[in-house]
Amino acid sequence: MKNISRRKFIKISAAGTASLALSGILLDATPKIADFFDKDPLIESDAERTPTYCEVCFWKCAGWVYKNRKGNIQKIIGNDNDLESHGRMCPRGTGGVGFYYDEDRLKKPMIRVTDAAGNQSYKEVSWDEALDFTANKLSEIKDQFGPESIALFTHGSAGKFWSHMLNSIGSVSVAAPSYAQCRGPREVAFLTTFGVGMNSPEPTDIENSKCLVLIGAHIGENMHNGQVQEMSTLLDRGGTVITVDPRFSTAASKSKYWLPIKPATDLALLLAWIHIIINEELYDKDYIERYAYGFEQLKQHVQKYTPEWAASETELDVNLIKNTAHEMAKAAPAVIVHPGRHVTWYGDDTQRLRVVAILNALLGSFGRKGGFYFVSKAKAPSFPHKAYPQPSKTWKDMLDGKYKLAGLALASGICDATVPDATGQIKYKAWIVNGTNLIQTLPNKANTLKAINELDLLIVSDTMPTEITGYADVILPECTYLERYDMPRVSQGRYPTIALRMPAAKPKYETKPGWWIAKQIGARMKLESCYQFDDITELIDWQLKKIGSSLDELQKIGVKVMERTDNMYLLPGENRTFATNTGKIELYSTALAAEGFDPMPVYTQHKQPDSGFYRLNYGRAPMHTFSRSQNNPNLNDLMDENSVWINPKIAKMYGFTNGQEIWLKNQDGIVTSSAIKVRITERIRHDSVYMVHGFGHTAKQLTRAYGKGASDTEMITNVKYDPIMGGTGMRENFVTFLTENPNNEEVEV
Ligand SMILES: Nc1nc2c(c(=O)[nH]1)N[C@H]1C(S)=C(S)[C@@H](COP(=O)(O)OP(=O)(O)OC[C@H]3O[C@@H](n4cnc5c(=O)[nH]c(N)nc54)[C@H](O)[C@@H]3O)O[C@H]1N2
Ligand SMILES: Nc1nc2c(c(=O)[nH]1)N[C@H]1C(S)=C(S)[C@@H](COP(=O)(O)OP(=O)(O)OC[C@H]3O[C@@H](n4cnc5c(=O)[nH]c(N)nc54)[C@H](O)[C@@H]3O)O[C@H]1N2
Ligand code: SF4
Ligand SMILES: [Mo]
Repeated sequence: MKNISRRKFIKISAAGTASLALSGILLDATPKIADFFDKDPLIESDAERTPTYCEVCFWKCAGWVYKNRKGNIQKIIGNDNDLESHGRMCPRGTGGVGFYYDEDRLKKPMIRVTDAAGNQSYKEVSWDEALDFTANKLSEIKDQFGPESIALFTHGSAGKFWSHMLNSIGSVSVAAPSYAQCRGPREVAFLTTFGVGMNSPEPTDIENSKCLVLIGAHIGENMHNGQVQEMSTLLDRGGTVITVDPRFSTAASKSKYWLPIKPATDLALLLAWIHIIINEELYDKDYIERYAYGFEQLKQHVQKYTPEWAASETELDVNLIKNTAHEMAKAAPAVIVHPGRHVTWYGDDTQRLRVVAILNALLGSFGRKGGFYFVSKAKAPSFPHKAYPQPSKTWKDMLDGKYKLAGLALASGICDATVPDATGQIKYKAWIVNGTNLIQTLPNKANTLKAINELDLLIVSDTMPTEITGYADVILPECTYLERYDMPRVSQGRYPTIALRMPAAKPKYETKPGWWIAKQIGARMKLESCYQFDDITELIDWQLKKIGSSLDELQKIGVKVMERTDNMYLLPGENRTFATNTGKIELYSTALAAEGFDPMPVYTQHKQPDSGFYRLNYGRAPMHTFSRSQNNPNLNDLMDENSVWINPKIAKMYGFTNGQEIWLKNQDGIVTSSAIKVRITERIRHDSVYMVHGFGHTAKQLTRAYGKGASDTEMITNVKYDPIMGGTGMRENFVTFLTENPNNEEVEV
């Protein structure tokens, strides 16, 4: 097959206010409506509303979509029966309507063409042509290099259909960035300690907790709806929040204790907390005796991690370290040392999260009211299909024996295996990318582009012309979540719940639902399992009937909460076996020891910034999600660019003023493509700067988002891989400031 050499980026030109005020942002606050938006009054009748669950982030709140008299989508409000949203959407969910109305959306399928002079552009084509092209190319690659050379990157609801299609071909390389770039280390840490992962939504019983400890988890800016609401309840009840964050986050501002930790030293604090809790005998003795393995080894292990030592490592006051340990112990077992979510920071992340898990075990909070509850989930069958072909190689085989404890495919691992290795071998030839903007999502953009250039085929299915679409050989435009069915949301939680998403309107332009696109490709490739249903409604109804509901029922009620038969918490004196090697909660991890890793977490120092450089810290803003929402007219109205937070002492040194535009340059000499405005604030330490992720778009077709603010991803070129599971630590990057535009050439992507 002919390799498309130097795949160039192409500019696609083808031819009811609720009461929750935790972050000063109201849930359900309807964003300002953009001018084009239809202002006709709402139909008041509930009969006209259709159920959905939100796709703006992966909390997946269930809501109702209302239309106006003209039949146009008008607003989305939460479904009162939903345990994820409790009837309220967050600002992003409310603003989701803007994804439907965004006139910059992808509108038609497109194929990359190269003219005689070698110029590349996109040609608009019919769906038939796009699907034939895709299926033919995939078949050629499958025949020539084997099915295992095809990988899927997905972060979105249609991923289920794409992975079904890929599994039917005979490849299991299905990766989501929500693992190796997000929560993977936490899953491995909890699995090796308690025998279960956290998954989503996390089973943190915040609502009933007396003390919540947030370590670099910025709930309130991280707008995961149910969690934010539960934290608000905890605060209303007078519960204690302890926030460990080098930045004075919104959560820190609501906390009884704020620990402005020196970045990258959290392990020291956590180990010292364990030291105090063990040495002062504040741990739950009965719980540890009954359920835990390795207490004596742990006790020995932490003796050197004294609070005084931790105080000097972390630059925290020793009494603050002690008092917070006592506060946790006082609240135990109704205490949560929160596992966080985006935890790929410094490369020793699994071990950091192991200490979090161990601390929860010592406090007896796992399986206890106000700590972590045991989840319940409906057992929905997946699609009816014949057994998938046995792959000759899996994504694990592609990792050359590295990252043995990775539980899911690594998006970064597949990307790395697409770049030629020392012998010149390339393991992946084709990528299917559904709903993930890999250019902004994977660290080390140059490496991502290198991999993309090696591909024989890049298929992108997206709703927007984001950066990744400009590298595609074929673009398959998906309709938005408001215009399609997807498989029902089957969530874990205190009770099993199911929620339906159905179209509120016909797909605009020539966009199609993901299930249809994947099925069409499968059918063209003659994959038998893709013929098992004609329409997705058959599949949904079949699945729902197996778990005690039906399509008809869910179309009326949107969400169904079911009964559970098992216990949410441990019973007093209950004997319980945990799914670890020893059947116990492993303070000493036999699984890690067996693979040659430290069975108990060890502190190592991380690099601190050189003089004139500042650690790049990044996070969320309440009104945006990753890089997917900046062009959404409603959300863009609320926040149209990010800024770089700089401590006043540092700003003074450089003579910066608020709002001044600067460029950032990192330790490897990489400069941001666009300028970012300075925000001078005491809320950030003097050794770091902070910016919101997702801005600095370089794709011009995003007319509202292009060139607004800067991209943190561009600055993340140093990646600290977690040796245990391959997570990509992204917080060991340092930046300095440029006051004049260094980009004299127009930068493409
Ligand atoms: N630098 C940096 N990198 C990060 C992070 C960070 O904070 N900083 N965060 C990490 C974390 S925690 C995560 S979970 C990941 C998230 O990573 P991603 O999920 O890749 O995040 P997005 O940048 O939002 O990319 C989503 C893409 O899906 C498209 N899309 C949106 N809706 C739909 C749809 O309905 N259908 C289809 N087909 N496409 C759709 C959007 O247009 C966009 O191109 O990023 C990780 N990477
Ligand atoms: N509004 C909104 N909400 C979201 C999302 C979104 O895109 N938008 N994405 C969702 C997803 S997928 C995820 S994974 C979560 C991510 O949200 P979280 O897991 O809560 O947070 P992170 O983005 O990892 O961390 C950001 C915080 O860590 C702090 N921090 C930085 N370095 C250090 C350090 O060395 N030590 C400590 N203790 N703290 C440090 C930062 O100052 C910041 O406050 O948010 C979810 N919620
Ligand atoms: S938290 Fe907000 S953006 Fe995420 S699913 Fe819920 S309403 Fe949507
Ligand atoms: Mo995430």
